[in-house]
Amino acid sequence: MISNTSVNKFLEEMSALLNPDEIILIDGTENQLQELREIACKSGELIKLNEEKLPNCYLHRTAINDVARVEDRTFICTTKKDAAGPTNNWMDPADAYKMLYNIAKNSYKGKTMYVIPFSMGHINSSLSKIGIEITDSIYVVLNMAIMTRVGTAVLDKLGNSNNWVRGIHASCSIDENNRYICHFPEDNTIISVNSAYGGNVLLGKKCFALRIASYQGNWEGWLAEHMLILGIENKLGEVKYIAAAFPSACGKTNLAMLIPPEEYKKNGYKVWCVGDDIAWMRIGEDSRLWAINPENGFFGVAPGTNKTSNPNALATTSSDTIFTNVVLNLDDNTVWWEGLDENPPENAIDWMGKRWNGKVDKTPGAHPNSRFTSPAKNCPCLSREFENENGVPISAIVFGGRRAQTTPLVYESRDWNNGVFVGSIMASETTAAASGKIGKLRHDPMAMLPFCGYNMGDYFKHWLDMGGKLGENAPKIFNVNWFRTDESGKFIWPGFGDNIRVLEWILNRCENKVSAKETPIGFVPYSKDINLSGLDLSENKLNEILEVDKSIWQNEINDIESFYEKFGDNLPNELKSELQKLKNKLK
Ligand code: SAT
Ligand code: MN
Repeated sequence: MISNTSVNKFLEEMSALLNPDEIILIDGTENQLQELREIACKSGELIKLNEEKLPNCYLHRTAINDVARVEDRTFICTTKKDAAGPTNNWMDPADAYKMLYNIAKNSYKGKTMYVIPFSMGHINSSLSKIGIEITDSIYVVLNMAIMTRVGTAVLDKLGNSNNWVRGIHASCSIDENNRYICHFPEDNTIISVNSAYGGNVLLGKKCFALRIASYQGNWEGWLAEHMLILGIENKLGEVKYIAAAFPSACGKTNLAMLIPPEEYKKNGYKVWCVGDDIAWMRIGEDSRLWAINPENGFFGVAPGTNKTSNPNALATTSSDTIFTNVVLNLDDNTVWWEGLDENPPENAIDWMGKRWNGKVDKTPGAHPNSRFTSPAKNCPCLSREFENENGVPISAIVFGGRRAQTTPLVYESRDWNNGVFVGSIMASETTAAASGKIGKLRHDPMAMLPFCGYNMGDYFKHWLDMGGKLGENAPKIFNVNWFRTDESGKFIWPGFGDNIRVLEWILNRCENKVSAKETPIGFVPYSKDINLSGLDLSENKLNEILEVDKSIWQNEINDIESFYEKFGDNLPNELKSELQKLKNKLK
């Protein structure tokens, strides 16, 4: 059935190890996927939702102990420990294989082994990469079929090549004490055991498209980044593209699907979504930076998504969607989550599978990291360049985090190296996307801390090298912070659709249309250059969030220094000198 020698060998080895009753190749046909949905509904793995209100939509609940990525159980397994660097957990590859094969051995007994050939990126694009994931979970198959391009067409493209990523997922007993997400970048392999949740098991996503791909990008001269890609169209119909990195659950999906406020719509502005989570970026023949979104769907955070915050996402999820860990409304067999509307169902089941009354019960009905998996083609503002094999040219790169203080609404770096420095000192308050404490400040360079598949010091060097190659065609690099708060802890900047006001300033800077104020950290807007019309925000308030407080930044320096110390000799001199420059400017 499969003619590729290396694939066949892999499948033989895996079926000997895992011992499934049956092997099914995912061919990508709707018929086969429908059969699987039906099997999953019979077994209770999926719940079919109201066909009239939510056509072709399903609900799934993961185990209560398995609701987010597990960074402390995620490993980079390279021959040399130094290759994984100080920010990754490391295991010796031989030890890791031995341990994982022991855990997974015979775990498919009584089950089916699903074989999913998938392409990250358009099947015909020269920028795409192929993987094969084996799994014992129909939920994983159906999610992968939304998030990536799957099926026999991928095997046709692969031919007899050995250039593909091996993904092994075994649910085992969802034992959190034996849960491991391991990456073997030296032999293109990912092994995930004892989880069945999103980023731990949809191996095309963070595991391949970021951890393995970033390692490949370092060798091959390109960048795999935790970035959304959006296009802004002006009234002349010109579209400029921005790639933006934010940590998980900081609003990437909302920004990528932004609907401009009335003021902007009237003036002909439109925003087009190319991707909401991952960008693969290469230097094109014209020496500019070009980006593709390697995914084919959205795995977005449900809570907080509503018809004001993100109407496009809501529309995207209105059909063909798998919801994970949200509330089931028993009255009409639809779903609900915190922040959807002011009308929680009374007759409902919460994310843990317990009876729940939204009018009375104090506990949240949906898990804060509950998700929707929806096909990109459902998105009303999907860019017409989404399927373009060459991707889109990037005018600006934006970094951003969740900071109550310190970082201004927006600032521009002085040049590429300074921009890499700005990305490298990113810090953000932690969210529910990963297990662990919420709201704790941590350094998260380029929002890649949990996703960089090699030594982050070398990653910084790679970014610096890319700038050298791009030369004067390098996009400008900016930093934004939508999350500054006032004395009462309320956000000052309205965010969501109004973020286009900041993006407009960014593009104006790229085209040298406005001047800016130099500060120790970079260029900050003059308040007159941020369009506030139609917005209930005073210029004073705006100035407050544009402010760079020297004393706060002096403290920040201490933090950066201790973070940088981790990298020892691997920290590029260029970044040391950027830090020194910042210190001098703050004096
Ligand atoms: O769970 S995922 O890793 O897929 C989503 C996220 O954390 O960004
Ligand atoms: Mn993400």
